[in-house]
Amino acid sequence: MKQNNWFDPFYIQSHLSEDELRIQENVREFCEKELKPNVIEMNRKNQFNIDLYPKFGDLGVLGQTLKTHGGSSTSNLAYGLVAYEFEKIDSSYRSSISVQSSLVIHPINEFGTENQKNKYLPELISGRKIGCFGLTESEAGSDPSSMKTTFKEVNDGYIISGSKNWITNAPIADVFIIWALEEKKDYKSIKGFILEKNFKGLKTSQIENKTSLKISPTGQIILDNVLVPKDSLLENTNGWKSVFSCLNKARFGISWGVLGAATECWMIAKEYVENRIMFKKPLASNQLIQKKLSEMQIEINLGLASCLLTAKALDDGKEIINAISILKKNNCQKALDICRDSRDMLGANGLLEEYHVMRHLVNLETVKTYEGAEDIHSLILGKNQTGISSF
Ligand code: TGC
Ligand code: FAD
Repeated sequence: MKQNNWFDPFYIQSHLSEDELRIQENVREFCEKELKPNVIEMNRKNQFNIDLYPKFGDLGVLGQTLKTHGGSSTSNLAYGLVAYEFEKIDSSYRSSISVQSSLVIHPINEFGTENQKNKYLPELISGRKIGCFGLTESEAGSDPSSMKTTFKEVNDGYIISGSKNWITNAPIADVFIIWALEEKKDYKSIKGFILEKNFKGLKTSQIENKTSLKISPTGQIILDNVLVPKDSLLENTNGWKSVFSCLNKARFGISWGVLGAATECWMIAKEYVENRIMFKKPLASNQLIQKKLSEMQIEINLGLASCLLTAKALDDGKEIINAISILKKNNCQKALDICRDSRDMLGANGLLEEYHVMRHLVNLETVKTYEGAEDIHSLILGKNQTGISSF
């Protein structure tokens, strides 16, 4: 067939700078070489290799938009491209970089003191230390403001009590960003703290029976009257908007990432139907199959074009809260549809590990839920549109 631009019909690649193209290429090579070869085995064993973090650090993908403390000073667009490449392999690997960058390095950089930045950022950016972000609790998921974890000021610091659940990296983390309400005050008293794994009274456990995002360690954090020093407080937070500023960054990365998983499933389906002979001709020669391929192409490219516009707006310093909810909701939903169609087009083989599609599909069920479940983003958009909160 004549060469054409079916893969990139909107010429997204032509909008990338030389640096962004180089970063995407390097990261793609890294992912193919370091992550892809054993992804099936790691998924089967529910295993994450913590030695990957220093490699992520060397690759420059931790805290990559930071200009100081060892950050690579890239654009947000480059961060999106990195998330896209990582999630082509597995959503767990995208989670591992996005939690560290958006939910740990970002709040320390934005809300921490100079001492905290100097102490934690170089270690986190190089991957010598691993971080996690504790907001959700068993009874406070979509509505984190009903959390029970509290802090109270005492002479030599703060005492933090409570528990967090469903926390990415909790079982392997050295550094814990913990959100808590001041004892006997209302939800507006939210503050963030930096805790370390050896603090007395802090314990973690791992959720062992997870059927999705299996490579990523997820767990609970128990905070049993943990006495934390005064300089653990993230002094410069300003209520809930500080919490949400972390989520904005992570949701932006997820919006790109899920399109990586979708692209992978699209390409797997395309190759399969071009080679699979059924009724004495390739599956790809059937109209119904071509329609499915075209729908994958349409949704992925519309998603990427919107991600590109959002990244440019973010890099220009514009407010992108509505764009983020649109993309987090829509891209997750479309990526799930694409993976499901891909699974279907592979027939029975689509159920096999070696075709990767089922793993992506099951992972995307997590991604649809965390960082604001799908319907929560509809409600955020509805609230912003009408001025009426349904929460
Ligand atoms: P609301 O009244 O809307 O807002 C309170 C204050 O925050 C401001 N704000 C924002 N600021 C910046 N960015 C945003 N996106 C913001 N959204 C709101 C808002 O202006 C207000 O400021 P102020 O000055 O007036 O006080 O708050 P609400 O209680 O009505 O919000 C409700 C809701 C449902 C939207 C919110 O609670 C929510 O987003 N829930 C979803 C929970 C969630 O996303 N959890 C994520 C946990 S972390 C995670 O899942 C990590 S997974 C990581 C991985 O492995 O990749
Ligand atoms: P619920 O809030 O109970 O929601 C259940 C369902 O009800 C959803 O479909 C939701 O859309 C719907 N619903 C809720 N409220 C409304 C409403 N008002 N109207 C209509 N529908 C509604 N959290 C962290 O803090 N840090 C992490 O690192 C982290 N990592 C995670 C990793 C994994 C693998 C998973 C699965 C979750 C992780 N989370 C993390 C938690 C995640 O953010 C929450 O699971 C998510 O916010 C949803 O909360 P929930 O599970 O309690 O569901």
